[in-house]
Amino acid sequence: MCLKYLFFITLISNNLFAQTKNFGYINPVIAGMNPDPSVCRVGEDYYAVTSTFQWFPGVPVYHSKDLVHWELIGYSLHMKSQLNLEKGSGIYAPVIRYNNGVFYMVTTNRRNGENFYVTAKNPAGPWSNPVWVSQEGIDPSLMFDEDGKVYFTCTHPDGILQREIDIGSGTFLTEPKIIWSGTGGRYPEGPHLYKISNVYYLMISEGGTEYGHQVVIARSNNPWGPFENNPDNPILTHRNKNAQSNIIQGVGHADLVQAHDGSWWTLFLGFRQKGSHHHTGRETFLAPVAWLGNGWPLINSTGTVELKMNVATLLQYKYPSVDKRCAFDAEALPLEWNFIKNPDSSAYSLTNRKGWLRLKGGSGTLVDNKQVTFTGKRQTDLVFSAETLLDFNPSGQNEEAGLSVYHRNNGHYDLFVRKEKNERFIVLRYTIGSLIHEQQKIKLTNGSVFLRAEGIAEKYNFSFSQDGKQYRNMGNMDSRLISSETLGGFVGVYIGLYATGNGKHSLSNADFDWFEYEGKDK
Ligand code: 6LW
Repeated sequence: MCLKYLFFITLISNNLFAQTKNFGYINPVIAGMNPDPSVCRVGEDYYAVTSTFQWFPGVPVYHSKDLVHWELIGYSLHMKSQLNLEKGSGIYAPVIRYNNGVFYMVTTNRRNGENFYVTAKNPAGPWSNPVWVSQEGIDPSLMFDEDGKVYFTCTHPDGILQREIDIGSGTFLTEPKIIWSGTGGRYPEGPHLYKISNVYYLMISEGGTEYGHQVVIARSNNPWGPFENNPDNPILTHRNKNAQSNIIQGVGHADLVQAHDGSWWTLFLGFRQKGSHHHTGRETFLAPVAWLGNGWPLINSTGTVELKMNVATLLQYKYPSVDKRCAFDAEALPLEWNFIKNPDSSAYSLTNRKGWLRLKGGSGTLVDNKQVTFTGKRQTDLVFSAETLLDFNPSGQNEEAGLSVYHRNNGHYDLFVRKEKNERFIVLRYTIGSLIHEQQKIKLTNGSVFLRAEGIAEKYNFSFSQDGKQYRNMGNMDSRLISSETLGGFVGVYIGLYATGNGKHSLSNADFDWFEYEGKDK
């Protein structure tokens, strides 16, 4: 063949390859607190949801074209009528499924009504009011079978429980049945039932959502079992020696999806830890799945994953990155901004002072686990810097406003402005369980204050400035003291802006001109 044609054919085939596949990606694919991921595919579009606990709005919906890059498009719980956070511990593991033109998101409002689902035609919303179902337990999942039957499968103290459900009304058609209890690991949970090549697969997690976490799978010809245990379980875990020095730990709570090119993938949770502690929460990771000749799946060939994944992927589509600076010029806060519990909308304004976020402190404080005037976004990077410009003249000594590195009400570091007698001070305070310590207090002159928090994996550093040029160090503190290992719970750090009247309503407004967050991990 003439060389010219050979060159031409090579060019075409390279181009064809380039149009259908890419290689390599970085985990986590949805960084910051995004545990218990669930994923579904509609054509060539992928949608994922994650748990949100006491944060509002609840259960973000992410969209992707390649499973690697995800963009936040909305929330499935965007109204108080769907998500009342006055009591209980909020939203646990959600599942997203698509059937006959309708999206379903099923989840648990823990100890506040328990299990329910919402539906939408458009995954970006609006989503319906909740359909409550009368079954206790957590981690509910739905499976739409080809014969029209729908299975509701959840975690129950007795094991993995299943019932057939009438998805139109939310009433159960069968009594509860325990269908599997896993392979003996503690906390069998996060079940998903799939029908793949006419076989029912039940994938669950065990070992607890810490360092012993693992994913196991069983199969049956019948959705009710008996389920045959995969002799090669667990199919995903970092509990063993081969992963002991991996920065990613606690992998588990996985969901499977078949991509539009026929390849199989799993989204699952894990955390990035340094020195046996992690503070950014459980995040969402991606790994390829291969089906072996014996009909069992293999995750990433070793059952372990890395930050840098050297595998073929779908053709990658990157989204424009989220702006690092939020100027508070728009009518609404950016989508990724969340509130602690159901917000009191009268405490937040972007219009009262144009171009500024105005917060009004209420009686709720950062420590009392009640509604508090706070809005922020996830810490998505172990290495980051965040800054804001605050204009705040407190009327009384009870009023404070500032920047908080906030994990939970029992663990946060706050850099804020307060009044004492007739003088204003900047204060750095650490709250670690019942230990509340004021590290540093410096008198301010008149005018606005730049508040800055910077993180490396092991530490946070706090500084301030009154001219935006010269910064004074306020102190630095270990990240492990506000880690999940220290504080407990299921969440991760947010960086937020807040105001409180510490038991009373504040008279003064706290005005924030802009907020900047620059992540430095990827
Ligand atoms: C969730 C359980 C779990 O309900 O943690 O890691 C709980 N898995 O399945 C809360 O995220």
